[in-house]
This record gives sequence, structure tokens and C-alpha cells, in this order.
Amino acid sequence: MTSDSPANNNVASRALVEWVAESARLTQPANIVWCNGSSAERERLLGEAVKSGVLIRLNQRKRPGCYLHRSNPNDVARTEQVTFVCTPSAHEAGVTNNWMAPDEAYRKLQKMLEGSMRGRTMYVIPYVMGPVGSPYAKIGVEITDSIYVALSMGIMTRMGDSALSMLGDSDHFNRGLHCTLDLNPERRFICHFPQDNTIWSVGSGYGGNALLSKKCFALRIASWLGRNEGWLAEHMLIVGVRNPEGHTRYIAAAFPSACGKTNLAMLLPPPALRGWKVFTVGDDIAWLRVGPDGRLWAINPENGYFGVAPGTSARSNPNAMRMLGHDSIFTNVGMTPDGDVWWEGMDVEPPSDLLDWHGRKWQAGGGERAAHPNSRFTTPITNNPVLSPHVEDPCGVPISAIVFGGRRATTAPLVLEAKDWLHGVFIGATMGSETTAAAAGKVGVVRRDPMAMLPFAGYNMGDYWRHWLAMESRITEPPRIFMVNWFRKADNGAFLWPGYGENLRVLKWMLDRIDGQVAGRPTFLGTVPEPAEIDLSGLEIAPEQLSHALAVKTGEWKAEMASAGELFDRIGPSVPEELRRLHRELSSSLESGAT
Ligand code: SAT
Ligand code: MN
Repeated sequence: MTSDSPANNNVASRALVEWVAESARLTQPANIVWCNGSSAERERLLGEAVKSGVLIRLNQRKRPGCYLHRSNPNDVARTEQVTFVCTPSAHEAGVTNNWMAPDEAYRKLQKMLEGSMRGRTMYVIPYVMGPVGSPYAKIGVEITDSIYVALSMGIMTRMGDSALSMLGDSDHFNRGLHCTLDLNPERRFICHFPQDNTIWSVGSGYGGNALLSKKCFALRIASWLGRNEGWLAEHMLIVGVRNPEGHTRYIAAAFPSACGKTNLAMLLPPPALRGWKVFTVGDDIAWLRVGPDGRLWAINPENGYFGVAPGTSARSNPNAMRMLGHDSIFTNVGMTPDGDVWWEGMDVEPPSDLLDWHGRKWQAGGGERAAHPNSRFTTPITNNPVLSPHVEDPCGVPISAIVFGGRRATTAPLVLEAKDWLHGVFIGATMGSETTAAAAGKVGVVRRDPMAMLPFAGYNMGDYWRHWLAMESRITEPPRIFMVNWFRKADNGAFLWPGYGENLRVLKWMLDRIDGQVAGRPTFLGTVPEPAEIDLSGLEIAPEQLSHALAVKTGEWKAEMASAGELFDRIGPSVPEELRRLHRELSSSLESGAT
């Protein structure tokens, strides 16, 4: 084994050096590369990835700096069934997580890791989550044998020497050990050890399983750190909405994977809403803290976007299309004969001789998709034409509204405001959403997905809700809490609401509520807009269509509360009594026919 360690001289943290040496003793790589995050290093790694066939260089005239990766077809999404929270007791992980005892998990994965990098390169990737130097930022180091992971981490995080400088001689960093193994689904495990600030992931190269900064650290481990340290790590985008008077307010919105977070975070206002502008702070993860002024402040810990490609088009998200023009890695999309990318919903005719995501010739109308439904782009945050100027602010941005959204063909109204913080937590805790291609398994099945965190809360869901409730007493100006659903359908299967840029009309109603400009209509579930309160200028939508989108129906919510009650029962005594009480009250008022 050669230990390529010139950068070692810059590493002040003995704990880091020792952990890397220990990991190398276990996995036996042929050589070790400490990533410094320089552009020269990136060019070198890109060259190597192309040479070894991990990446395909796309047409550099059309998409400078862009590459295509085709994954193993068995490795295209998160695998929740083999994702474990390894706390000392099963109770700490709770019933919504898979649990394995830490000793057992370490032993099991250690066997798989022994000698697993023989003949391969080990990349050591120090990274910062959050603005470098921010008191709210955290440091992680990922060790991986995947050059695709190394290159993706270089986009998704602030990676390299800046992380080492920030770490200094501290031993306080997340230890992520990732090894591709042979991609055998039987030997695929993603194990989190919150007490050790450690993640071990084997057998997958897919984003959410292998880019350990993202779901593993910034959500599962961070949610656990957040509970201990008094803050929240959430599956939320952060968006700045500036009104024509020039006043910007920030909204944090939780949606399950592949429900349009990236699109909402960078939406282009419809022409009729003159003077409005939207800025992206984050598209997937928010770390929320109570600031010295008592307001809730959010940072985006990430430095790039790992977004869903299909459905992204010049019409649905022109800002995203612009940002994907350069320096991006595409995974599992189709490739045109001239070396460009193509996917379903791009609103561009597919050329003949298109290759599908497997690299096979694709037949239009043959029933197969050219791009995998969970095909992705990985692109630097700075590519975003509507990036917020506050994205590097060490303390983040103040949050005026929190939104919980799901993908529901029925039941959930376009928008609704909760009565207060407690009721808002209840709305978040009981939300449901249809499953998507972002996780392996059946698509389109409604499941409870509290706060869009079902797969990401790193500890007992009941305790997580308790932590949410406890946050209120520390916030002097709590954000208002809303629920949204862009995906409700008419009986003929068509979407009732046009979505995308038009969603700004819904955000505008929320801000109008905050400003006391609109009264809304109270229902048993919260306040919904009177149809006239939604700015429909320039939008043709039939009044009955809008009323259907806004409807809150007793029968549907009876079923919804029955299902939420089942989740509460499954979680058991750790569900906070306040949430149980709201559930009982709402269920009984629905029984007596509340409207
Ligand atoms: O693959 S990821 O988990 O990072 C994306 C998502 O599912 O939200
Ligand atoms: Mn996500």
C-alpha cells in the first residue's frame, strides 16, 4: 500500500490522521488521495473518471464541463429497507427507523470492509456543511473508493483544504466511511451511529446512500445533534420571496423526495406577477436555529443541487435549465447522438438514435423510458441564476413561514394555514404523501411522511416531535405554519393546479396572511383561502377547479386521521400528549360532521 500523503502535512487533526490510517488498515487501498478541493485536482479526477469509464464526457461545446454517469441498474435510488440507525437501544431509533445494535452493525460491516479497497484508490474528502467559518457549520470527512462520489462531493459540499483549516486540530468531525463493494444488493447497508458521529455505508454508489454529507449526515445525524444542541435539521428548501416593494421574506418548505423542492426553490414568477422575484437559499436541507433576536434562522448546509432531471424543462423550470448548461454531472439520463442529455418532460423532441440510461439504443414509443425516473443532475450552487446573495451569510436568513407539503391526488388542499405552532407541528406530523422513484419500492402509494422526514429523522419520531414542540418556547416570533399540495387531481386525472411558477400565487397568499391582508376561511383543519384572495391575474383557471383544489372534505379527513392515528399508535408512548389531544379533538369533531 502506498500512502500518498503530501497533504498530510497540512492536517493538524491527529484524530483525522489516525482514523484515515485505521480505515486504510481495514480496507487496504492501493493508494490514498487526500482531496484538496482545487480545480486542478478536479480536472485530474474528471480525466481519470473518463478514462476508466465511470464518466462519459458530454458535448463540451453544448455543455462545457458536463459529464454523464450510468449507474448499475440495481443502484438507482435510496434503499430505505437497508438503512439503519444504530443507537444503543432500539427505542432511541424508534419504530420508523430500521435498527441494528451498534456492535452488531460494526461487526457485520467490518467483515465486508476488510480488504475491500484492495487495488483501488481511497479518497479522503474533508468537507464543511454550511458557510465556511459559520458558527452553525459542521465538518465531516468522507472516505470513499468511488471517484464518482469524490467528484460529486466536490459539487455538493465545500470540500478540501478549507475544511481542514476549519477543523484545525479538533477531533470533532463526522466520520463517514463508504465502500462500493460489488454493488450486490445483498451486501448493501447504510448504517448511522449517532453517538459516534459516524456513518458506514457499503454496496451502493447512489447519491442518498453514498454522498454521506447529504441525507446521512445533514439529516439523520444532524437531526440527532440538533436535538441535543437545541436546533432542527430538516428536509426543507429555503426560498427568498421579494415583493414589488422590495421586501424579501424567507420561507422554509418540507416536501418528500422528488416532489418539486428544487423547482419551488428557484421558481420563475409568472409574467402577470410583475415585480416579484424569488431567490434560492437551499433546495433540500435546512438547518434551523434560534438567533440572538429570538427569530428562527436557516442555513443551507449544502453547496450544490442533486435534483431530479425528468420533468425539468424550459417551461417548468427555466432557471434550472440554464444552470445545467455547464459543470454538471448527469446520472442515468438519456444521451443524444451529439453527446447531449435528454429526459422525459424536457419538452424537446427526442432525436433518433438516442441512447437510454443503460446506454442502449432507445425506441420512441417502445414503452421504455430513456431516462430513469430518478435520474439526477448534480450541479454547483453557484450555477443557479437566482441564487440568494445571502447564501453564504454565516447566520443564514430569518424564516417567516414554514410549509409542509406532500404529493396527494386527493384530500390535501392547495394551501391551508395552521392555527398556531402546536397545530402546525400536528399538521406536519400527520402529513402523508405518495411514494416516488427517489426511494426503491412501489411508487404512488400514500404513506405517512411526518415533516417529509420519515426516511431521515435519525432518532425516535415521537421524541423528534417533542423537540419540535419544545422549540416554540425559545422562538419569540415563531414562523407561521402552512400545508400545501400542488398535486391534487380532478376526477379525470388532470392536475387541478398548474404548479411550477404559478405556485408563487400561493406563496403570495401566505405572505398576505402574515401581513394581515387576507382573512381566509376557517375550516376544521385550519384556514384556507377564499378563492378571491388568490391572485389569479393572467391565469385561466375555472372557479370550480380552484374550489376543488381548495376543498377540505370531512370524509377524506376522517380517513386521513384514522391513518395518522395508526402511525401514532405504532410510535406509541413517545408521541407527545399535546399531539394526541389534537388528534382526538379533530377526530371527534369529524365524527360529528365538522366542516
Ligand atoms: O438521493 S437523495 O436522498 O439525496 C435525494 C432524495 O431522495 O431526496
Ligand atoms: Mn431530498
